[in-house]
Amino acid sequence: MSEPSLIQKFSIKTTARIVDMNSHTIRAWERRYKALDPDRNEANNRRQYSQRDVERLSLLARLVRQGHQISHIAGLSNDILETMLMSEPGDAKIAAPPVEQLILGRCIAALEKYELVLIQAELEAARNLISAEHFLTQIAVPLLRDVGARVYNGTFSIAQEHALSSILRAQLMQTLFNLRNAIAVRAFTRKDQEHGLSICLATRDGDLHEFGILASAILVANEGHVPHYFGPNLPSAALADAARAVNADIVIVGNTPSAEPFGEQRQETYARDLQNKISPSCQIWWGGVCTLKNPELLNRVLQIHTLESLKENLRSVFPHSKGRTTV
Ligand code: B12
Repeated sequence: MSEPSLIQKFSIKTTARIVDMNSHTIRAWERRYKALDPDRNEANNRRQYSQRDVERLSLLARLVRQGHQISHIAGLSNDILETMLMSEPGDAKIAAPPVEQLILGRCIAALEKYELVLIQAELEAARNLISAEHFLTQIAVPLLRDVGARVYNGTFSIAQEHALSSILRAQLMQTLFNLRNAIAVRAFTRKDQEHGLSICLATRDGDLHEFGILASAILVANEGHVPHYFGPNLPSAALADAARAVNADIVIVGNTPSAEPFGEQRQETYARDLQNKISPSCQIWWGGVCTLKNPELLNRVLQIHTLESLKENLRSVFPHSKGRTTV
C-alpha cells in the first residue's frame, strides 16, 4: 500500500489571496510571459499551484511592486529572484514586510469589521502554506496576544476575542488531526516503524485556556509522538484515568494563572492528586505559568515554561525523533 500524498496544492483563488494579487494578473503572467506553469487537475483541468509555485509568484510580485517589469524577470530562476530581492536598496526591503506580518495585519483588519469568514480563509491559506510549527509560533500565538491586548485596552470586544479563539481553535485542531493521521498511516504502512511516546494533554478543571496544550499537542505529534488531547477543564481524577487507559508515558498539564480560583494552592492540589493516582513510571510535565513551590512535588514534576523548551525536552527524552512528522 502506498502512503497518501500530503503535498498541498492550491487553487488560483487561494494562490491569489496568499500572494495578494488578482487571478486575472496571474493568468496573464503565465500566458504572456511564461512566468510559471502550474499543474492541472486531471478531473477538471483547473490550475493547481504547488508551494514552490506560490513562492515563485510571491517573489515575482514583490519585485514588480518594487518597480521591475514582469517581462524582464519572468524567465529568471527563483534563486536569482531571491538574490535580486536581497540586493534591493534598504527602503525597498522595508516596503515589503514578511508574509506573516501581512497575514496578521489582514486578520486584525477583518476582525475589526467582524468579517469572520475572511479570517477563516486567511488562516486556512496560511496554515496550508507554512509548517505547523511556524504557523503556531509566527501566526497563532502573536494573533492571540495581539487580540488579547486589544481587548485589554478596550479597542476589541470580548465577542471578537471569542470569535478569533474559535476560528483559530478549528484550524489548530485540523492541523493536529492531520499530523495524528500521518502518524497512524505511517505506523500502518511501515510495520517496522518505531513508535513514539504516548502523551496526554489537558488543563486543570477551571482553566479554559487551551491554546498552550493545543500548541503542545501539535509539537508532540510533529516530533513523531502520539498525542492524546483531552482539551481544557479536566478534573485530575479523570486525567489520571485517561493516562492509565492510554498507557501514557507523559502527562502534560497546561497552566494559565488567571483561571486560578484558589490561588497557588490549586496547582499544588492538582499536581499532588495526579502524582498519587498515576503510575510512577509516567512523567508529569507542568507547562506554561507554573506556581508550584513544594520541593517534593517539584522533584516529581518537570516545569516547562515555553513551547521551545517543550520541543527540546521531547527530543531529549526520545532523541531519535527529530521532527519526523510533517504535513
Ligand atoms: C484566548 C484567551 C481566553 C479565552 C480562551 C479560549 C481558549 N479556547 O483557550 C477565554 C475567552 C476562554 C478566556 C477566558 C478568561 N481569561 Co483569558 N485570555 C486569552 C488570551 C487572549 C490568549 C491566551 C492564549 O491562549 N495565548 C496563546 C498561548 C499559547 O500563549 P501564552 O498564553 O502567552 O503562553 C505562552 C507560555 O506561557 C507557554 N505556555 C502556555 N501554556 C502552555 C502549556 C504547555 C504545555 C507549555 C509547554 C507551554 C505553555 O507557551 C506560550 C507561548 O510562549 C490572553 C491574552 C494574552 N495576552 O495572552 C487572555 C488572558 C490569559 N486571560 C486572562 C483572563 C483574566 C481571563 C478570564 C479570567 C477573563 C474573565 N474575566 O472571564 C477568563 C478565565 C477563564 C478560565 N476560567 O480559564 C488574562 C490573565 C491575566 C493573568 N496573568 O492573570 C489574560 C492574560 C488577558 C489579560 N491581559 O487580562 N481567555
